[in-house]
Amino acid sequence: ARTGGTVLFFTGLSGAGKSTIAARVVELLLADGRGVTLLDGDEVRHHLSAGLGFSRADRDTNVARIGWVAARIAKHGGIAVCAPIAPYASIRATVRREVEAQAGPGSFVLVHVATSLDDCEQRDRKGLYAKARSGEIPAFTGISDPYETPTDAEVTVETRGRTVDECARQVLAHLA
Ligand code: GGZ
Repeated sequence: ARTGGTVLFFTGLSGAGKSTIAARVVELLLADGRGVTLLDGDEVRHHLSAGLGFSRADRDTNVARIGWVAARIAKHGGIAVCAPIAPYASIRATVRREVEAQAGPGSFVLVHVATSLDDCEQRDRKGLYAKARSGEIPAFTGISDPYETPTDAEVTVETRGRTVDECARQVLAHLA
């Protein structure tokens, strides 16, 4: 049954803007008095997924752990905002099923932050793409490791030429 809980599950390349948009979504929800938990990719890797690397198995474990926590939050009526890269379609689908089993149909909202690889690489705010190109960082998503573009996203966010606020409000429009 529907419990009122929702998982906003962001996916997209490194540097696409997931964390920035997710943080703004959380701010807007908090301002509205809603209970909301942010499970940011970077933060999760320092706590819940400390010690995991970037092999397919480790990425899938990371995403499954995020999904497990998010499903329990949604089950009890909360809102969980998750923002890992989550490059593999099959684990994204597993998390969707788990969340919908716990919190009901429509409780899982996949948000694809669709900034192109070219744009992410041109911005390269953390210098990671340069390191990926030189081989200093192996198995880097989009360069030397896969990113499976979602075909089942509820929301596709185009970031080029749009403000963080516009993108965040587009996502929030999908919350009942
Ligand atoms: C992709 C990597 C890698 C490799 C380190 N590939 O832009 P960032 O720095 O802050 O976000 C990226 C983050 C990705 O972690 P996730 O937990 O979101 O990934 S996954 O869902 O695939 O488990 C990037 C940094 O970690 N990073 N090495 N090889 N991103």
